[in-house]
Amino acid sequence: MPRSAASGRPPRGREDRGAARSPHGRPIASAILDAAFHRAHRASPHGAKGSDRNRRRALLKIVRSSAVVRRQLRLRSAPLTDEKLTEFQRRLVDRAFGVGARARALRRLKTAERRIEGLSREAERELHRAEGPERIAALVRALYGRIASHVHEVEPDLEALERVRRYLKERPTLDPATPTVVVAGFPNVGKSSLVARLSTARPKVADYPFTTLALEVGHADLGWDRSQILDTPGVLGRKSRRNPAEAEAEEAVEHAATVVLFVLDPSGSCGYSREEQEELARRWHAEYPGVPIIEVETKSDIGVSGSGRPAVSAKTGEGLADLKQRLEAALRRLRPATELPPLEPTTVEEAPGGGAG
Ligand SMILES: Nc1nc2c(ncn2[C@@H]2O[C@H](COP(=O)(O)OP(=O)(O)O)[C@@H](O)[C@H]2O)c(=O)[nH]1
Ligand SMILES: [Mg+2]
Repeated sequence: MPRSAASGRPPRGREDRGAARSPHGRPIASAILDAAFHRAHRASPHGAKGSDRNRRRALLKIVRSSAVVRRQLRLRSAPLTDEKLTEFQRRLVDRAFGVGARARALRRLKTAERRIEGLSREAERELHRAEGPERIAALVRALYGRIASHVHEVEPDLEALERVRRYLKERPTLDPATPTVVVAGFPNVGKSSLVARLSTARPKVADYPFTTLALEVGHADLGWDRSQILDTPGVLGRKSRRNPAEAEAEEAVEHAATVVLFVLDPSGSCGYSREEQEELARRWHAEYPGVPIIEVETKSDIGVSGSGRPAVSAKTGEGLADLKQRLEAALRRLRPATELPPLEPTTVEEAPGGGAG
């Protein structure tokens, strides 16, 4: 079979190609094939003699090369299947790589895996009929060639999945079962400073916008439970011209948040007017009606608005204890009643059965 005809599918578009490659800069397919053929080459059957030994060695080569390649393809697919990713991770990947790109790459690897399995079974059957060392050697060589062409054919898919893997590695893994506070707002308003105060995360703080280029997660004890606090890049709220960092932040608000902590900077030292910030808060309330949004004003050490929102300062710590309590209460309200720990006999903070509003 000629190489290019291995799968009969048309050449793919440019978006699938790129510079992922293996860590050593060589095609991933070559690394897989080297490993497989090297292992197969070391095949050495015990206890057999003469022509029988020759046939058995060929059989080992057939079985091993195919098994190693299929295992490699599976290892690269398995961590990126729908079941292995959270919904939030799937959304992030869809947004960064195009909807369906991951699924297509996975499908092609699966197909290659199946075809390689078929080829090796066929070679096994032929081996029984093959006579003489030349025929046997030719049969193994032909199989290697076919396996190689299938694996090279999926090189763009292997690279695409490698890019997805690296992308996800740089992003926090959120436990979908743990309550998540997503901290969002305009750039420079003090989100990262607040996250550092509220959680174990130590995000970069600086007075220029988009310091936080990707999402960063920390843990905090809010009530009886450990919660995740997610710091996000700033959002300017221009729907049509948002950069990838902003899009990621909005994705987090929409798909990862149990509660959104919307941070406003009334001092104006962030460089954005109060009205712009209020406008985004209003829009999010309208756009994400299912997500509770708690608004907080920060930098109270240098300015307060008198709007009645809770005011805090990451500099002095003012208002932080109160803010934590509000977050705790919000998370507690959102928990299904069955998941709540039993109330102490002496506490009367919530009526039995109520409180899940
Ligand atoms: N005075 C004062 N400055 C703050 C406070 N919180 C943050 N800042 C400053 O505001 C700038 C932006 O802070 P950062 O946390 O990186 O904001 P982010 O871009 O929203 O994450 C930095 O220079 C911080 O030092 C605060 O409570 N008080
Ligand atoms: Mg930040």
